[in-house]
Amino acid sequence: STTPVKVAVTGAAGNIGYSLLFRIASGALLGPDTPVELRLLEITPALKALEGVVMELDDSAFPALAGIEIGDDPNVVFDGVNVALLVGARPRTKGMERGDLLEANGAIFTVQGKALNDHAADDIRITVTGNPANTNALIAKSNAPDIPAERFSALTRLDHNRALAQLAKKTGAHTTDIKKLTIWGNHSATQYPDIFHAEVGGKSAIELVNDQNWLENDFIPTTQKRGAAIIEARGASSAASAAAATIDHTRDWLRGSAEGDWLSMAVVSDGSYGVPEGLISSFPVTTKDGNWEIVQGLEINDFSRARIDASTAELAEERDAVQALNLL
Ligand code: NAX
Repeated sequence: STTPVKVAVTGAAGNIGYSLLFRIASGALLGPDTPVELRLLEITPALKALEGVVMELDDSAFPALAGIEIGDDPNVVFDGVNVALLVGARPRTKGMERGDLLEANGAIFTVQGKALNDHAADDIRITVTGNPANTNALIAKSNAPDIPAERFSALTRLDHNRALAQLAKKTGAHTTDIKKLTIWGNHSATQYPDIFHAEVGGKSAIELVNDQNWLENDFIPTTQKRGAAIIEARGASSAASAAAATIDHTRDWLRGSAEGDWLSMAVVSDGSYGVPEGLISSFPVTTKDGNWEIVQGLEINDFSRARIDASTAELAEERDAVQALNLL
């Protein structure tokens, strides 16, 4: 039989973890016939709760689940891992300044970046979901000099899926009818969901919608603020949809994007579309065999230009802040 693929998940006892682990174990990430070994990282006080989650994974009797290891030391948990889903992060608590948040997460992502550098398998692919996702990915990448930069990514697929849902509702289509939608920039309220290149059932989305007011005052802010709206409604942040997006992102990276479409992924910029080189920013990308490429040659109008620039300026500020904290 085949050697199991080792998939690390951090923050495994958290809310996203509770949805994510069961989907990975059921084959949603690698396919139902690929054996998977879960490597679950938590902080020491959460290990007991994680043991309970492991009991439930055992009790689900997933056919493709080949093994589970848990621990609080990334140097052990990341040993030989092929895929790392970095979900665990330090949330902003009351009275915490932005600098404190970056510093607390810096402490996590420097250590995890080094541990991946020293212990992960040669084919490692890394997805950062924990916020601030783009900058956490930048910190991890900077602390893993032996891992090629293009193996690091941050999640904007949830934003992409949220934008698909909004556009589908507006046009009376299904999300699967929509192609070539893009999230640009940071996974934050400055992100820019771009439908100027999108198609709905093969037709230009922007022409079908034909409603500038909806675009500017409904679609864009609704997508940008969807996370807050879910917290307001549920009393807890999005978890199942974030887990689903983490799977979509990583699965499509490994298995390839569909012909005639692209994905939104935050990846290291090569300067394309005026995004400063080295920032981890969301782009339209195509993927094949575990590699990604930024879609080239798209025309960017003034409306889009201003919004892409605003979001990448925020990313540059975050980079400067963590650089000043010596985290890069
Ligand atoms: P929870 O607070 O429920 O779970 C986080 C878990 O991470 C906790 O169990 C905690 O013990 C663990 N953890 C903390 N530090 C750790 C470390 N150093 N090593 C290992 N584990 C550690 O949060 P949850 O709702 O699961 O969200 C996790 C992260 O995803 C948060 O940062 C959240 O902001 C972020 N999100 C990102 C999204 C995205 O689209 N990129 C959307 C959803 C979500 O808001």
